[in-house]
Amino acid sequence: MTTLKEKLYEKIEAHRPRIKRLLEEHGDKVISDVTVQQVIGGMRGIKSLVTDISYLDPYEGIRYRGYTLPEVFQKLPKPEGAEMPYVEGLLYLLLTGDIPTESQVSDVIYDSINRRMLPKYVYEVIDSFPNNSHPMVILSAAVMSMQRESLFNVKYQRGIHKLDYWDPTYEDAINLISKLPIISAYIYNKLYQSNVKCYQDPTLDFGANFAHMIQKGVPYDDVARMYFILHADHESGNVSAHAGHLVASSLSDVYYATSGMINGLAGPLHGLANQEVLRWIQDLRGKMGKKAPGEEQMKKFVWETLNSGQVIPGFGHAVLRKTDPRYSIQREFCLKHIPEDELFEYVDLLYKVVPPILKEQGKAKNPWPNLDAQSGVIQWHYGLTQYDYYTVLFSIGRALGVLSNIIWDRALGYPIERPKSITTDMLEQMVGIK
Ligand code: HAX
Repeated sequence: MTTLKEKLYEKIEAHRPRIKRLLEEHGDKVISDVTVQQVIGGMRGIKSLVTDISYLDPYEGIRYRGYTLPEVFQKLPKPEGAEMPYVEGLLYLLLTGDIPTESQVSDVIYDSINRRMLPKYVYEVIDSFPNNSHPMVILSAAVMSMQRESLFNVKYQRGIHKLDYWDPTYEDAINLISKLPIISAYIYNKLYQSNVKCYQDPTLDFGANFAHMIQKGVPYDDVARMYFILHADHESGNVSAHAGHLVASSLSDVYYATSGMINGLAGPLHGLANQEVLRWIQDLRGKMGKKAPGEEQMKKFVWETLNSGQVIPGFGHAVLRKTDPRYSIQREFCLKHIPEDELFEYVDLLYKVVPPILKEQGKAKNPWPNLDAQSGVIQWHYGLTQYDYYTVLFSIGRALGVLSNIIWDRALGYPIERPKSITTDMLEQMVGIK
């Protein structure tokens, strides 16, 4: 049987001529114009990145390697008795574009288990943080501290050929992906479970082992698998994916790049929105004296937030123009497993109330919920009530997509990223104001 790495190499060899041909025969063809609004407006919508790992259609939502999320959940192999697929199967799909067989997934799991061990100094780095540090800071620092483990750096110092960059990058990436749940569980136990010691279980897959390490076990293992798969990738232009790609484009190794990805994810307009949704709902809950709000009270609370110049967390999106399918999948999960949950009832009421209000306010281009509106409620229900931690979970998932992209960036020889900036004077001259 070919291993994941061998299969990936076949795919890389088959893909390289496509990029070469595009560049040699069509390199100067124009595919997109750029407006003043886009230049001032965060480069929104400018087609300037290539990835084959996922594609985000504004009305359909994300596809991983051409598969919609319901297809991904249906087609990937699952552990016996589980509702959600193996995360390792998703990694195989993201890297190769193929749905793996059970035995191909077992092979990835076996390889990954052997890479889970953390160097002792990483535990010491985590332990050295005060307990009121944000878990994203600790995660970022712990990942950074492992930079000395990079095989890519060693090979680069020795003079590796460009065509082979992807190989040590793959080794670094799989090492880091395998270690991230271990690091993250250790951070959780340090901050919220008084340093409870919990060791990894080499008989468990990625999701189940994480659940075991934070002492949640079954059925949280399925929640973890679902969560990591849903958060894995959202094409290349979002802040976390782009930050990872950008840092890696200078041939910084995956530890630097993943720390960059984590730092980008930690902003409230991006990954931290999952924490903000819970904080915002808890605020409302406090004001309501824990009574469920009626529709009119909920509307009032939403307007109060908007009128005080804040955003409604969990709603809106830079690309999507409909309800995020990642939201819908989690909503279906809630309807099936936790329909009576009090916070789910809040979230469902928000789904009814917020979009018409955002439309009436007339600012947000997309009034519909994104994945962050729903994800924290599920975590809360299964006992992860420390919402500061939710973006760490997001980071574990997002690393799968970002690191898959970085391996492919290296394989296809994508260059250092360097867009051009201009001055306001120049912009005014270009449009004829000056
Ligand atoms: N609540 C209130 N106002 C909102 C809004 C919301 N949920 N979404 C957008 N707007 C506002 C913007 O702040 C902007 O206002 P100004 O003109 O005053 O600057 C205006 O509507 C136009 O914004 P947009 O073009 O529709 O949205 P952007 O592409 O600029 O931003 C964001 C996209 C996701 C950042 C935005 O919708 C937002 O702030 N949402 C709330 C935070 C959130 O849920 N973030 C997570 C998004 C998903 C994700 O990345 N997860 O990791």
